[in-house]
Amino acid sequence: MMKKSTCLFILALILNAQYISAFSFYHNFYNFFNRIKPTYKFTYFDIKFRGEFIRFILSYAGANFEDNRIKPEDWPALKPNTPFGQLPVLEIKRGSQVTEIAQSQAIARYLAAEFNLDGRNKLENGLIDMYGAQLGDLFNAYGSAINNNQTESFFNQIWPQNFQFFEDRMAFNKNGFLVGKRLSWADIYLSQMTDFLGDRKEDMLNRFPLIRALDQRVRSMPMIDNWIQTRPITDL
Ligand SMILES: N[C@@H](CCC(=O)N[C@@H](CS)C(=O)NCC(=O)O)C(=O)O
Repeated sequence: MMKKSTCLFILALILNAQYISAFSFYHNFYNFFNRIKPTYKFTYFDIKFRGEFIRFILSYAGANFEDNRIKPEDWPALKPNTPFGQLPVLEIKRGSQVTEIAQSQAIARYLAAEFNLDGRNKLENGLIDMYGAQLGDLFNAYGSAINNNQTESFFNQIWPQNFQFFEDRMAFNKNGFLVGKRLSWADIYLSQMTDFLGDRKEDMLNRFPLIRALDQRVRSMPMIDNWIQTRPITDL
């Protein structure tokens, strides 16, 4: 007869083996699921405005994304089906799981984490978010300048004031990036913003050489360059 303690020991071994195999089954399944490459559908209007820096990020990442451009007449039907009744929205499809993210900067942060365009630590992410928020404010000011017919004073005052902030911060970081030692989504955001300068771009960037260098660096990256060469031409 086996001793009671030996029986218990064998039982524990069996249960442990089953626990390990259940655990490894779960892990294999989890890893398989995560290896499925997601597909992206990026929905915005047929303009650059708040969507173009996301298109830059998706292009930089080499993500095969659907560039879904909504016509004004189709917007009323789509609006109630978006998370907050506004665009842009990024749809991420992984297997049968579909997730929609709204808010341009939330989309940028998600993609940045996926494609190494985020910070290396919490402090760097805090700084990157800070620049993102400031560029978001500049966007809002641009939007109200357009609505109030005040683009001239916007480009003469508010824009250069903001670019001076960014130029100074780049001088402080000393290496051609806004934060840390590598490219972040805030660098891409800042570079893409210069699209809105149109004919003013050359003059404006002559005043901000560090931003000009960053802009050239971003736009000469092959995937972004390819996007710029092939993207639809739009007014805004
Ligand atoms: N904070 C939001 C703002 C989004 C926003 O204002 N979207 C505008 C276009 S730029 C929109 O969807 N307008 C149509 C509407 O509100 O019905 C973001 O950054 O994504």
